Amino acid sequence: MDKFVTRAKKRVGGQSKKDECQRENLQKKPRSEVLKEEFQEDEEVNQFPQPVPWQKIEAEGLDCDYSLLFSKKEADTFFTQLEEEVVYFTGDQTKVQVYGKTYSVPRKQATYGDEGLMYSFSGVHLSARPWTATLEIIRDAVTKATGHTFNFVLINRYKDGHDHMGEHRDDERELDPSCPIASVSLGAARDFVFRHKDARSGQNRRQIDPVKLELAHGSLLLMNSPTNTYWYHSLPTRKKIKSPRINLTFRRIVKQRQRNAIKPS
Ligand SMILES: O=C(O)CCC(=O)C(=O)O
Repeated sequence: MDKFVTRAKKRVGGQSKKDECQRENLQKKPRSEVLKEEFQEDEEVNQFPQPVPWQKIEAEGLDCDYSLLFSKKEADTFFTQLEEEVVYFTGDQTKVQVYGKTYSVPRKQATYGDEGLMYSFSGVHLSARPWTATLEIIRDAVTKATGHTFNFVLINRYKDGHDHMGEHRDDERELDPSCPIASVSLGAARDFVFRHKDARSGQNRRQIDPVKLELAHGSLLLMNSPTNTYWYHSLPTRKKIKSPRINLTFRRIVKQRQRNAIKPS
């Protein structure tokens, strides 16, 4: 299993008058407001490094960048905040159609983004709720680190290692191919596996090793073009993992390419 280096960010220690004020503010202001202010102050003090120290991950047709974007403290705060804020789909929107059969999605899902955006896959059409304050902070940090802007995020919540995501490619036509998919992980570290399409099955199957990563708490994985053309990815079950994980995949959807004939129920 590949392991990656972690980024040590300088933190300000000790209690101060400012901390006391912030605690008082917590009682008066919505938590999301306080979080935004704290994150901005933290960034000013710590001079969020530009560029973030990326680890390049490459194979035939695979081009990814990996980094620890958030400190443990930031990642813990985001995780707690998202647990309070995110509204996950229920009912029919928790089901997908694969080769005419209906399956329950083995995790929880939610979508947020700019007004009017919708993401469709495996017979399910998910329309975006308006950005929450926490999602905006995370999105903007990803933009600052990568130089790319995003108008949509798919959120997957895995309650434990039984929840998983099967092999697939994010190659939907409404995704802007010039924009990487930026995957932020919070909570339990999980294995993430890439498999080349020619190594899956069939007569002309090729021997190409899978690429395996561990996605850490606070990490950012960028899947650059043409990765999703040639490589499938999955988040396999890991039954020993007892704690939850939230994954956010920031994307850029081209509005004109949405299948707007189909409206979500
Ligand atoms: O949870 C993960 O890291 C996988 C997410 C993913 O594959 C997707 O959103 O397409």
